[in-house]
Amino acid sequence: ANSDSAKRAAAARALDEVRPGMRLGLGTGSTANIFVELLGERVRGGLAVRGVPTSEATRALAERVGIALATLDQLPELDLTVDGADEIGPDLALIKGGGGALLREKIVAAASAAMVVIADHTKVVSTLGRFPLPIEVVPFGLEATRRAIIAAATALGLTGDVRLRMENGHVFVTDGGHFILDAGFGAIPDPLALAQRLAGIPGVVEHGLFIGLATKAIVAGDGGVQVLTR
Ligand code: DER
Repeated sequence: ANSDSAKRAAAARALDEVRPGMRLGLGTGSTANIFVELLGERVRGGLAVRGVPTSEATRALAERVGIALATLDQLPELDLTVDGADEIGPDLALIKGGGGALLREKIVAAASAAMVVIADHTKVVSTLGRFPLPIEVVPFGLEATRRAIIAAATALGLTGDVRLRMENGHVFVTDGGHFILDAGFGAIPDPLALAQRLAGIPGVVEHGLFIGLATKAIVAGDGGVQVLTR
């Protein structure tokens, strides 16, 4: 309940970033959901914005709360994306993908002039990697891709289990029809180096390291709301 009120405080503060007429990327996850619900209240109060959802789950929620939606093809340039994160590290580098929506989240964030991350303060870390890094992969060649990921990490001195994400006894499948490998490498001192190596592996669709995308993080805890910038 405590982390819930922190998520709510961060989401509420992010509403201050929203201006009438904005084209908004709508994130995925429990914190982003609170933002979408609060935004829906504003919309019902007369605020005109258009939203591009980062997942089918967020699309359903946003529709339900009355936010006008568009596809990224209809609105290929967005003003602002508001999304959660699994970890927030130095320079606002992020780990995302715990919710399984990292591919669309990254495409939408990259198409946005600004990205505001909302989170409770426990997500802020001095080094990324306590949270296993989600990596979205094509089902074809899964084991070869998994080994290539391990080799890429090993070259950087990183080791750990790389596990296929399951859900209710079945392989977890993303909105894009891909699988997720969760890489428990531990501390990632050089996220950019890992990101570049992962991006060079053919079966990797996208990874959960978001570098240079977040422009601001709104982090809430017992001490109130804190705004982090790069
Ligand atoms: O990036 C993600 O996939 C995470 O799910 C992120 O959105 C945080 O989710 P949470 O707000 O439920 O912790």
